[in-house]
Amino acid sequence: MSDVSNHMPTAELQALDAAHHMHPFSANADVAEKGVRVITRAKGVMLTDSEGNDILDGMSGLWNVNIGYGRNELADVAARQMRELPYYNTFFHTTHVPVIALAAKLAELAPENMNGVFFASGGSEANDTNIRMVRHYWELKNKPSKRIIISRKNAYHGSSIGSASLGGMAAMHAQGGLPIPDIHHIGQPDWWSEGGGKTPAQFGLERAQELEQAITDLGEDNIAAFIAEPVQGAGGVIVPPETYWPEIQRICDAHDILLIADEVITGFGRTGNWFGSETMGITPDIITFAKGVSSGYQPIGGSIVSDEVADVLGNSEFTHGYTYSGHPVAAAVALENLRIMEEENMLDHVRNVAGPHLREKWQALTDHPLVGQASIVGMMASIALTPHKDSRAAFASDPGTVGLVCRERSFANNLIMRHVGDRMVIAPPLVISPAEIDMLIERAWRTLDETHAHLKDNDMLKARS
Ligand code: PXG
Repeated sequence: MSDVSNHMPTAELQALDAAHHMHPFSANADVAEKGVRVITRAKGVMLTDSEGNDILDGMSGLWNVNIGYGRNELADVAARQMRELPYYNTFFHTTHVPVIALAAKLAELAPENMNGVFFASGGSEANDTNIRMVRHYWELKNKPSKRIIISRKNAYHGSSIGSASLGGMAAMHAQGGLPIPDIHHIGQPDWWSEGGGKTPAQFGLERAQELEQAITDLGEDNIAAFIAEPVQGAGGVIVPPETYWPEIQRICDAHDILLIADEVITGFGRTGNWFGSETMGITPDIITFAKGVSSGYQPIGGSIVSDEVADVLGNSEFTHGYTYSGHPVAAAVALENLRIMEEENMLDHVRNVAGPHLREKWQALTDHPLVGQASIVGMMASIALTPHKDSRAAFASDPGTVGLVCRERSFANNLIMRHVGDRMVIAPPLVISPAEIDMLIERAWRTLDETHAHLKDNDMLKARS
């Protein structure tokens, strides 16, 4: 089909899509019935669809287009690299310049004592690498019984068999017999939904101590690692109480458990630092990265590992790797992306310009009758919708029903805002300007007003008893 272009009528594109394209995380019959939105181009923080609508992308694609759309420098670097060396592998004692340069750059940006990088094409692959890597690490340390990886309910670590097993998404485990053996899940630090009558500080501590309880129950000699997102992204931008991470760090240190920080979303400026680990004050042994490293212009991810882990692994063959580990075009594009982020002081923009502006306006959304909690770290934020703020009640309808109404109103208002259950989430490109933030907030208010009116008209403002 060489004639599939932006110039075909939308209905024809939709029909072809429905006939042949199987969408991720979707029921295809449902997608076909409602008709897909066809995105044709993008610039800065704005998308354009095949009908000519301009849509503010409050999600940076899928949390990844940190630098914004339309940066020609990245296209130029990709074209140059394709002409010079479009592909070569990094197996069998070979390498190439882009992968060397990117590995060195990541080591420079990563926390101290993290200087080894293993490449993959995305976050799921990288977390599969991590499962094999931490188990192999303990084998090499003559502790082969240390195999269990502890993770958290409602975590997202990817969609492959291994990474979906690490994740704590019940709906994903329900299909195909997941999780794989030797993965154990503890509770998430979501005070709004699960904190009951406790203070956030008490609850944060309690949820962290579930890790210590699990170590006691399962035996320290059987546990390889704990994996967590510094701030849960796909789970609904759940910002843990301040007591949570220090206690987790203490427990990992006290029990000889490796700490894997999954920074696929929180990396590369999203929280105002290069890594969310810095923002949360933790020192991981392994960092999973993907998404923002290339701002999504090319698929690339991987694991940044501590010197201790790299040294142990370095003494024997790790029988693992992907055809596209360290792909030269992806590596060159990632390197250019990081260069631009540094040159244009994007972290400073998040910390001192866009971040504080968004924080102020986002937190003011709690003045809206539907909004209970507003959470924000850097450029990732969420609001919890509720029929009754004081009791933090859930809606009587099935979880996600109200969130979906709100998301559909948001799309109709030309704002991409996601729902996770009945939480609404945003993660705009880091380059968003204060004026664009004002536009985002104005559309979000309108969306909330329309959602409120819809719930009222349909008698849906009731709390679950
Ligand atoms: N870890 C984390 C923390 C992620 O957010 C992955 C791993 C997997 O990365 P790949 O590149 O294999 O997709 C992710 C991905 C959503 C959504 O709807 C989130 C992700 C992917 C797709 C959809 O929020 N996160």
